[in-house]
Amino acid sequence: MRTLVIGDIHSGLRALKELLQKASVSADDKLIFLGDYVDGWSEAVETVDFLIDFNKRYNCILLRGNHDELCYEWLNGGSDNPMWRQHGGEATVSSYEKIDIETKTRHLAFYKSLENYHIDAKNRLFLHAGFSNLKGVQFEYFQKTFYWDRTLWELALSLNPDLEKNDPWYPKRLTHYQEIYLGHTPVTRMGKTTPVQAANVWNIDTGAAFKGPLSMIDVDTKQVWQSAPVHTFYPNERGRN
Ligand SMILES: [Mn+2]
Repeated sequence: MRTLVIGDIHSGLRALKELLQKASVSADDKLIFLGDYVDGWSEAVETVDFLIDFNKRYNCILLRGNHDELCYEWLNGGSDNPMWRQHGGEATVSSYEKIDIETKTRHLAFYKSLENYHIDAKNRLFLHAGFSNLKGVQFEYFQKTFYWDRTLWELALSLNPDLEKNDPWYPKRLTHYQEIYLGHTPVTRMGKTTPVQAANVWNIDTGAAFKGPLSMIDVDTKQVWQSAPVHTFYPNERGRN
């Protein structure tokens, strides 16, 4: 059984379909989606419908991204959020314009069912963004940290490579899990278009909402699959650029 991790999709359903095909995904695989399913390209509703159906037929873990919660709050009748609309929410609002009440109910249940983190049998941690408690995820006080944090990734990037794991200066947060897989901060900001490893942290967000592709990694072999740059599937759209 392969364990495959998929980065931030941001409504790029066409890229997701290409990616699943490229990796010949089957019912024997375990698929872990890192969240941020919506906000970016025009297919928010279609992407969520696809994931709801896909989850019935495949072995999936669906994690919560900050954009998924923002969309949930809006869909659930929350007050208007101009900041969210600017950061991809506008495309999601347009996508949801034509839905019926049954779709709305189904989608609200989907967003609500998302998990904040997942730890597998090999003590590998999967989550959208990060955590801040030095003792690990089960001690986290502010749940939003799981899908908003950027400090864990920055910590991994800035780690002194000469530091030993048993050194008192070594960051505690990096010692609890074999590996940590996250998204949230596109590696395209660092000029990269493939998943980036720093210490034992792997960032799989390759900027699908911007000019990058959608990526998937096999956590055991580190084999990577990628779609074409997601914007090429939506040539008349601006995405989050
Ligand atoms: Mn995010």
